[in-house]
Amino acid sequence: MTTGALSDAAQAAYNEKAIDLAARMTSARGAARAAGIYPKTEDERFPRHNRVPLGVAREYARMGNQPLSDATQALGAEFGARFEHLGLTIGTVIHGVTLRDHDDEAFYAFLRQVLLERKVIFFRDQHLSEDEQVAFAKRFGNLDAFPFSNPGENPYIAQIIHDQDFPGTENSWHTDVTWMERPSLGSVAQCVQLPPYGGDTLFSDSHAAYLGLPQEIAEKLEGVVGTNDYRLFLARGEQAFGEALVAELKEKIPYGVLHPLLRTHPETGKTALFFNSAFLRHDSLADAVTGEPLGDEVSRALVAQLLQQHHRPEYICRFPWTEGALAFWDNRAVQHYAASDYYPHRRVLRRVTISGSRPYYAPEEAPAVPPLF
Ligand SMILES: O=C(O)CCC(=O)C(=O)O
Ligand SMILES: [Fe+2]
Repeated sequence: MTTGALSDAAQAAYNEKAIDLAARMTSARGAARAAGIYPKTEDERFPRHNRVPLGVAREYARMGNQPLSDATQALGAEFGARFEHLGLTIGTVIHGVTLRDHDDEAFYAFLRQVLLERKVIFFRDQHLSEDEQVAFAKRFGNLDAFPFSNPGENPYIAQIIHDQDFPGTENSWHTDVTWMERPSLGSVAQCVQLPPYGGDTLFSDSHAAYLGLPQEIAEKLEGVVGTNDYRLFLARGEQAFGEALVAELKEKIPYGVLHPLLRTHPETGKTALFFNSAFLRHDSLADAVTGEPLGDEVSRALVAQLLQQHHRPEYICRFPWTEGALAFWDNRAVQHYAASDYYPHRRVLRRVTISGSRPYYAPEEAPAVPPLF
């Protein structure tokens, strides 16, 4: 019988060469490193064909190479908060606090600071009522009601309900409600019913994703806008809503708003890769100043490249829900993706969205990335 494998003698000869080479290469590399010859440059450490680790490293360096600033950690200690960081640059579970116990402004200022630094924050075992959840969100700004179905008893609650008839559909990278002229600052979601397994939500760092883009793509995105349009999303339910209701909705709620693909975070100044893959018309990219379209082919190709970017695991933290847990994400700093992996089970989240401001791009506001080494 022939297995195609090397004979024992040939295998031994091969291994002897490999072991010898590995030892000599390691000592050559060690000598180069000790002499300060290699690796020296950023390109030698983060080769151009693999910029993803560089995106995370740059964002982390900009955070002072620590997940949370000393000042915010000290504030946390005052409130008895403990921090469980999920990624280097994104996502923190705040333990040791009971949201309904707090009526003090200082506490909400603290949470806002953690949100700005960590981009998405989580709390477990809060079990807020609809009204309590709405009141919590209101601490951070005005609220936007959601016009596309499933309100709770409190009209500011949007219920995200999936089951055998309506499997999960939020399984694409997006930042919320980009069809609005002023898309939301952030969203506050609470899990009220969990499937037996799965149903996690993933969050991807839009600042790290921007910093990790190949240079030529980052340059192509400068001054590019795209059209965001909820009609794409509505098309799916149109049979159920009926023509008259859909016509009325289109008349009352504007659609077709232009947003830049690079967005300056209005509070931190950081640049984010900013789009919603379901609302952005993939063929619609255009020059922000002249209005000149990039053309169908170029536009689709660029969007396809961007869609890859948030998928990279390096940028992502993943939150396994528990009932009564809350997530509060900054729509200006992260994209999110709800894993739709629990059919035919039922999963229910309640979401409130906090009003935001018109996206703009002003790269001069971005804090500099310090040298990495
Ligand atoms: O169901 C989820 O985990 C999140 C759904 C979503 O995209 C949202 O609430 O904005
Ligand atoms: Fe969403």
